Amino acid sequence: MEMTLRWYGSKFDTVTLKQIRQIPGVTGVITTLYDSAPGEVWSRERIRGLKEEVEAAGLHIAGIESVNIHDAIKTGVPEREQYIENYIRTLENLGQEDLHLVCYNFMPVFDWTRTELARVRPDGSTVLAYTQEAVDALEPEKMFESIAGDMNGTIMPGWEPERMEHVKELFELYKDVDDEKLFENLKYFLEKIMPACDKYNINMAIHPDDPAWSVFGLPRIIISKENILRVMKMVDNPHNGVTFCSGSYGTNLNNDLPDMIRSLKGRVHFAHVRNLKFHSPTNFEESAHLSSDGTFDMYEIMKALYDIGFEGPVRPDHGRMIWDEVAMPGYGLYDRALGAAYLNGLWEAIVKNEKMKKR
Ligand code: DNO
Repeated sequence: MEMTLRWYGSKFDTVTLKQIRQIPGVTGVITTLYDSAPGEVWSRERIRGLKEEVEAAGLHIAGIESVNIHDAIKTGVPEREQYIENYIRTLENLGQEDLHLVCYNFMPVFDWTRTELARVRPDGSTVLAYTQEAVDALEPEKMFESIAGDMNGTIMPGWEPERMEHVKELFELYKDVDDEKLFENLKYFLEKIMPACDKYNINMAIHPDDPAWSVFGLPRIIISKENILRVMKMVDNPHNGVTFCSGSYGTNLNNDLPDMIRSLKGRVHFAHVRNLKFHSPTNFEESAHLSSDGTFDMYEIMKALYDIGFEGPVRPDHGRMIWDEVAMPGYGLYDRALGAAYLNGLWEAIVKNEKMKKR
């Protein structure tokens, strides 16, 4: 296991590489070319530039999150051929630059969805939160009209202004895409890219849908043990793997997280580890990483990763906003650094305990 932090690049992030390097035990970053659009080919020069910037700070790129998938691929329209071709070229260029982990998602239209960006907790920290009631209260027509996703002060992360302008057309594009079609399109895409992944040893790691159920009537498939195992089997190649995100699968309380991790042995290439606190099954907030602050047993999650021989990068995921930090919701420095230290502590204890048992 390698502890990492997500970094949004010098242009967008309030957190610097120097600060990341000073978090004990963090040796790598997870990043991407933030100004590239889905479907674009990433040149070797740009990839190298990013690598050199990270390496100059004494860190390395442990994985790319994300190389986003163009909607033509997700919806399976004829233009997908060109976009898959471009994706393959990006993978080849990444491989040639010695980068071997790619996180991506297959969520239609929106990435992760939260309905509050700064819910105040009793200790004065603020956190991202979700209630199904708030989503259900949105009328789709009004949603299309609302500017840049700003609905009564609630901005949905992943609803970038540029995307909101096209949201109506995007919904149109998905109107005949149901769960089965989405599985089919994902299979088609994975089968096409696997030869490049085999050649360059690239681990593809699909991120779960968050929340792990359908929102706004759009299909969502990466939501449960059954579905993710189906994806693993339908393209049975170790390079077809997963980003195990506890906070995303965990939105559905029926998902038994340690059990899911164990069932994915050999296929977990990347882990996002964070905790949620539930007020009801459809009202939750992102708590501190500590088990006692939320609903999940973080020790059991780390232990399951240890038990399957997980060797990839872990990143603490969204953090609370604490100590008056001003940063991108979920992606400040302080609480993620606390998360990294805590997860590293759990891991050290697990490793030592297991060694002792063998004596
Ligand atoms: C949220 C993230 C997601 C994730 C993408 C992967 O904080 O975990 O936005 O990066 O879904 O493609």
